[in-house]
Amino acid sequence: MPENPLPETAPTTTARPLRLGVAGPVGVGKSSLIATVCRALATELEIGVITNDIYTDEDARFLRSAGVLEPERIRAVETGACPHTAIRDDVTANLLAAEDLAADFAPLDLVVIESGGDNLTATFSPALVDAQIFVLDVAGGGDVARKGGPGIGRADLLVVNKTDLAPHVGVDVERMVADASAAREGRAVIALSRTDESSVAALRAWVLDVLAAYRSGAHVAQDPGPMAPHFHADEDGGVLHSHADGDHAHSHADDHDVVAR
Ligand SMILES: Nc1nc2c(ncn2[C@@H]2O[C@H](COP(=O)(O)OP(=O)(O)OP(=O)(O)O)[C@@H](O)[C@H]2O)c(=O)[nH]1
Ligand SMILES: [Mg+2]
Repeated sequence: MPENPLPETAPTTTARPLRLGVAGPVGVGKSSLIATVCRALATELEIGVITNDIYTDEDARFLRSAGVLEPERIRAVETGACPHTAIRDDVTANLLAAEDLAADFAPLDLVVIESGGDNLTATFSPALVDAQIFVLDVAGGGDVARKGGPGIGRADLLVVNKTDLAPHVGVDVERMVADASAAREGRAVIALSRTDESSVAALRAWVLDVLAAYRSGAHVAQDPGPMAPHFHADEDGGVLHSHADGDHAHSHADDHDVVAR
C-alpha cells in the first residue's frame, strides 16, 4: 500500500467559488437582479457579493438594506473614473475583494460581482469572472437587443429585465427576446421580472447549472471580447477611449483622444 494513496474518485468540486459578473447599462436592474439571485439561493448556497461604483458604495448599501445576505458578505469596490477599468484592464481590486470574501466566509459557493452601470460596452475580463450576465431592460427600448455589442452578443446569459413594465413602454417582450436570441446565435436569454416567479425560477436554474458545470470542470470562462470605444463626459468635455487588449497602460487623464462636446 503506498503511503499516500490517491483518492478513489477525483474531487468533483473546485475549491474556489464561482465568480459571476453582472454588467449592463445604468439602471437596468443589476443590483435588483443580484438581490433576486440571493433571495432565491441563499438557503442552499453560500454567497458573497461585490459591487463596483464609480464614487460611492450605494449599490452595496442597497443590497445590504435588502436584507438578502449578511451585510458583511457584501463588499464595495470604488472604481474611480471609469468603471470598466476595474472589471477589464486592472481587475486587482475586485480579485482581492473576491479572495477576501472567500477567505472570510469559507467555503463560499458563489461570488457575484456587479459592474458599475455605464453603457452597452461593458464586459468582464475572464481573468476576473468565470461567467457573466449582461442585463438590458424593456424600458431601454425594444430595439436595444438588436444593436449588439460584446455583452449582448456573447455574455453567458442575456437578461431582458423588468418585463412587467413592457405594456407601459410599448415593448413586445417576445419580439425583443427573439431579436436577442438571433443576435446571440442561440446563447441563453431570460426575460425577467422580479415579480414573475417563473422567470425568477429560470434565473435560479441557470445559476445552478453554471455552478454545476464550473464544479465539474465542464464550464470554460468565455471572453465576450474587448469593449467598444466609448465616451466619458467630464467637466472638460470628456474622453473617448477603448479597452482594447494590449491597451493596458492608458490613464484617464491626458493620454486619450479628448473629444469636446
Ligand atoms: N418594474 C420593475 N422595476 C425594477 C425591476 N428590477 C429593478 N427595478 C427597478 O429599476 C430601478 C433600478 O434598479 P437597480 O437594481 O438599482 O439598477 P442597477 O442596474 O443596479 O443600477 P446602477 O447600479 O445605478 O447602474 C430601481 O428603481 C428598481 O426598483 C423589475 O423587475 N421590475
Ligand atoms: Mg446597481
